[in-house]
Amino acid sequence: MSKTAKAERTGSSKQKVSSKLENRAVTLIYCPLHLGGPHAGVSMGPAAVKVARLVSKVEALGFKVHKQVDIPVPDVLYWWEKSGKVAHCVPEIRDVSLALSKAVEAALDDGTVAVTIGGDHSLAIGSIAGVSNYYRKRKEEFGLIWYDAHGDINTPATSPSGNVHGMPLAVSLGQGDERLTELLGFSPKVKSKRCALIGVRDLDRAESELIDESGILPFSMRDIDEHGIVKVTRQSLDYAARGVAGLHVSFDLDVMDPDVAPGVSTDSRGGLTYRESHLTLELLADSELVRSIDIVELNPARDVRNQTAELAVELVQSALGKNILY
Ligand SMILES: [Mn+2]
Repeated sequence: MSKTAKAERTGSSKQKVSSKLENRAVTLIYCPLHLGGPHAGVSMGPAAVKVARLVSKVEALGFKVHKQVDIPVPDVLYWWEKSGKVAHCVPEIRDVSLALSKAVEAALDDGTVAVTIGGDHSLAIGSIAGVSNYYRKRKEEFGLIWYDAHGDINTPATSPSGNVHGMPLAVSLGQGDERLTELLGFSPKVKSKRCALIGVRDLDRAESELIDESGILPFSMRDIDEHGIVKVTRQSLDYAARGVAGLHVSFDLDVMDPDVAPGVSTDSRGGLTYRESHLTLELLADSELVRSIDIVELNPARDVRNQTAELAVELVQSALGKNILY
C-alpha cells in the first residue's frame, strides 16, 4: 500500500488503534479473587500478567496508563466439599465485589477504559455492577458480551457445586443470592436483551434451560464452527450493542481451546482458536464501543511458561484496538 493510501486509511501513519476514544487512557485494575471456586491459583493471575508486561504493551499501543489499582482480597484458602443449594463465600465475595465496583466506576468516571485482571469470574459481579452504575447515572445503556466455555448462569438453587464463579452472569441478570444481586441497591445490573454469550460448550444440566429462559443471545461452539466467528461476533453486536453508549467485555480465558490457553482453572476442549479469539475482540474494538474489559480465570498454577498470561496481554491489546497492518 502506498504511504498516501495508508495515511488516508488511518488518518496518521503512526496510529495503531481506533481513534474515537475521547481519552486514550486505561485504568488497570488487579483483582486476585479466588473465592468463587476451589482453584486458588487464580489469585496469581494479576502477578503473571504484570510479568507478561501488561503496562508496557498497553503503552505501546499509544494508551496512557492513568492508574493501577489493586483490589484487596481476603488472604484465606477455603476448602469445601461439593454441596448443593448453598453459594460459598458470599460475604467475602460481596465485599470484594463492592470494592471492585467502585474502582471500575471511578475508572469510567475518569474517562478511561477500565481493564480488570482476575482472578476468577465471580469478579464480574463487581465489575458489571460498577459499569451499570456508571451508565445508570448518565441515563445511558450499555451492552455486555460474555465469552465463556461455561454458562456462568447458575443460581444457588441450580448449581451442583455452590461455586460463585459459576453464577456471575445470573447475578448480573438479577438471579441468585440477594446479597450479590442487590449490590449497590439495584437489580438487574444488565438487561438480558443487551447480553450475548459466546463460545459455550460445557453446561450444567439446568443451565441450558436458564439460558433459554433468560432472553440473552447465546452462541455455542457449534454455532461458531458452522457460521464462523465473524458472523457470530457481528450478530452479538447487533443484539447487545445497538444504540448503547458503551460495551463491557467479560472474557473468560477458558473460552479458548486449552491447547492455546492451558493456564485456566476449568479447561474444556474444543474452544476458540488463537486467531478466532483475537479476531472477535478486534471486531468489538472496531465498533469503538468497548469501555470496560474483564480478563478472568487465568491460573498460573496450571500454565506452561506463562504463555496464557502473555496471551491475556495480547487479548487486551486486541480489545483496545490493536491493528496488525495499520
Ligand atoms: Mn466464566
